[in-house]
Amino acid sequence: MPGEPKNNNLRAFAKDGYFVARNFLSETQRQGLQASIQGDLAPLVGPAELEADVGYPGAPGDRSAEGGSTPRRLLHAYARSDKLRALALDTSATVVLSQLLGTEQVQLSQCHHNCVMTKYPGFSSATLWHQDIRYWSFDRPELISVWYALGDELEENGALSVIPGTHLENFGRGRLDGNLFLRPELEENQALIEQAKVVEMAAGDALFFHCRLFHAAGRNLTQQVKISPVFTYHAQSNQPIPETSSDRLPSIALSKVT
Ligand SMILES: O=C(O)CCC(=O)C(=O)O
Repeated sequence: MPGEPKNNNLRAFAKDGYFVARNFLSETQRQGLQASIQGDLAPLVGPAELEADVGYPGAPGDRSAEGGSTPRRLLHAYARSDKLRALALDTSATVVLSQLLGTEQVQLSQCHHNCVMTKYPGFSSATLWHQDIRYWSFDRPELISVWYALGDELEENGALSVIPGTHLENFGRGRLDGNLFLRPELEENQALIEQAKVVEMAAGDALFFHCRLFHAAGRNLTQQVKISPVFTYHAQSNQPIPETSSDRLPSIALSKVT
């Protein structure tokens, strides 16, 4: 059973800050999601963020440049389609999240991730080393994201890389640049980055990862678009701080699992 909590996954998450649940999606679910998302990509259905908007390394300079209309994220995934909404509320994922967060009262954030990440051939950008929590504001830095691979995710098409165990460490402000990415020119950061692992996933796998885990991703150097829905969850006892960007929209309570 994909949603059955496995002790070795829980242990890996505690130690490394992530684990991959293999074959998490059924083939029907995966294909249905792919078809529904493809329908939102051409023509592009908003709200969406473009590669040119993020300005990451490799992105087109602006919207009028070649490749300037390349999508980077389809936003508001929860509200986009029945299939994405069902994925956001997936019972198997809820079981795992309840275990990882140590509560039956799990909530989906509509403010963070809640998107479909896309990486297009030709015009995709790289994401530098960062912790997702850096721009998020909650009572406690204890959120978990679930990243679904709808196709294979490999180094050459821009799979995520992670630095295991970094969710447990404290990093001084000096380790980070103005946008809160790791400063690669610092020797101590270089030693950290050498410990990175590429998280290769097969179509249908799901990556559970901690909001303090440092991660990065390369460009898509293949000829096929990579599509990855991502949702973020927190315990009911860990609420967004009022009047911050984490509090723009209410969280959605997941059904309790027994
Ligand atoms: O696919 C990527 O480039 C990574 C995206 C990412 O890490 C993020 O948006 O937080």
